[in-house]
Amino acid sequence: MTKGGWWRNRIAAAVCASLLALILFANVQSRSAAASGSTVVVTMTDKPSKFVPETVTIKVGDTVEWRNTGKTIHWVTIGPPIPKGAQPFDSGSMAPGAVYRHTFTVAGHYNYVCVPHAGTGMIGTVEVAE
Ligand SMILES: [Cu+2]
Repeated sequence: MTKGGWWRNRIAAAVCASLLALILFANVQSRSAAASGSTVVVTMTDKPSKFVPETVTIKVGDTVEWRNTGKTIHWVTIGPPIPKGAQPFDSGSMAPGAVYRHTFTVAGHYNYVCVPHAGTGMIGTVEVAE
């Protein structure tokens, strides 16, 4: 093999490696795009203090976004029983206009309440399917 031929092979190998890296990168990108789920919105209202809708059904990897559309404080906190292996979540006190999101990574039935209005029935449910 000539010296020029050796270089051509090196360049060809580098081009192949670059193409392979590009293909792998594109593959990872498309997979991570597929893994990111959709978002479902639940509004938090006054008079009556409610989560709307009270029950949402989503899939593992989806996100629930709670929006305080009222003029008072609302709150989102998980209540028992917590599905096995699930991460507890708690928004803390949410001022009017505040938004809180939680992504569900474990299937199951989740109960949650608004801390100041649980007594008057401000409770909600998230059903997370596999
Ligand atoms: Cu509330």
